[in-house]
Amino acid sequence: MDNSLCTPEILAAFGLPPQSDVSPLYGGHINDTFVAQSTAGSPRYTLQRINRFVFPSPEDITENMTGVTSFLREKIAARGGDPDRETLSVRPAADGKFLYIDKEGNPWRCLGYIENATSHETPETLAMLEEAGRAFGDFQCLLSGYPAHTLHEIIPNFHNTPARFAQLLEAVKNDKAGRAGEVGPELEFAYKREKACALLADLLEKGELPLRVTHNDTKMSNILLDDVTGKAVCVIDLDTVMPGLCAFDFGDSIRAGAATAAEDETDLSKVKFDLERYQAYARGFLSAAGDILTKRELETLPDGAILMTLEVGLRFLADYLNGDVYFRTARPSHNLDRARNQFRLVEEMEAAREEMGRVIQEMMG
Ligand code: GN1
Ligand code: MG
Repeated sequence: MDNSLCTPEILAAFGLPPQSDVSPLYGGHINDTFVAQSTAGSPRYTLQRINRFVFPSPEDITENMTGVTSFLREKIAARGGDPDRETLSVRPAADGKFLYIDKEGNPWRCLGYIENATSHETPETLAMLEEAGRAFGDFQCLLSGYPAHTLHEIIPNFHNTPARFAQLLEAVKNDKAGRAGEVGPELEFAYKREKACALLADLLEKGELPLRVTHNDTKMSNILLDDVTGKAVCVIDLDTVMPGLCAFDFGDSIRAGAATAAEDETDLSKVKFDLERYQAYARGFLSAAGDILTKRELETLPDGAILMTLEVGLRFLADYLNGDVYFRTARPSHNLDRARNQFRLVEEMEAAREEMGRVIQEMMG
């Protein structure tokens, strides 16, 4: 990614002069993000080009985002917090709209840049994980009064694991990149877990779990930690805020946060599930959200960890078969490496399922 994407056209659309200082912010697999500042000392802004292939309805994202952040702002102000720092602020473009569509048809948005706080790719300490847990738990808790059903479903069936399984079958059938012959063991791994995929979807359908406002991409890097205190400041990346299950958010955090290696590590002997990290995250999460969760929700948190890991593994594998059209890749085997890695982590988590449940039970006393 280079700065040239963030052209004077984009700067002007958000009321910034063409000579503004622009630098890229790396991190996500999907959008392109830049920080812009008109002159030294003036406020900085985050400019994001939204990936219109992944997000065909950016207007819906904007509606979800403005709805949820204005609700959060009120809650944060009411408890004496700083709404400009503790949630994202969506800034209108010069024409008053929250989205600017550039000459090539790409949607852009502008957010206030949160100073003196940093997104960390991986949790380096248990304290960081606990903070991430607290922040996502707090997000869940603050939004428990928000009417989840009014949110747009940005990516239909995003965490519908059986639907993700079906997408993998479809990718095998089409074999667009001619790679299906290479992935026999990975497919066998996935096929063995077809039934398991339905666990959370079934409970939701039976009405045994409440539909909540969920973030749906709850990794460490989607939290900003204060540069001085190390405390969680703000939950970011609200693109996939949708109605969902608490176990999705908890589980997706554990997927990345309790793993001992990055999701694309190719030395699978390094990919372990770390119970101590799980405990640290759970402690933070439950300290903020424990009281609002039902008994049934608490019981499903470990299943969320297993299913979110399995699910993204299915997605990486399907994308490999489709010719790497969804996730950004840096090498031809990248998606396959990611799928293998996530499947290894699933095995590790399956072996630790009981312990994971016990940790939650003990914490909830
Ligand atoms: C994508 O773009 P990023 O890194 O925030 C993906 C998540 C996956 C994640 C895997 C909209 O998130 O669902 O868990 O990659 N987001 C979307 O690293 O598909
Ligand atoms: Mg994301």
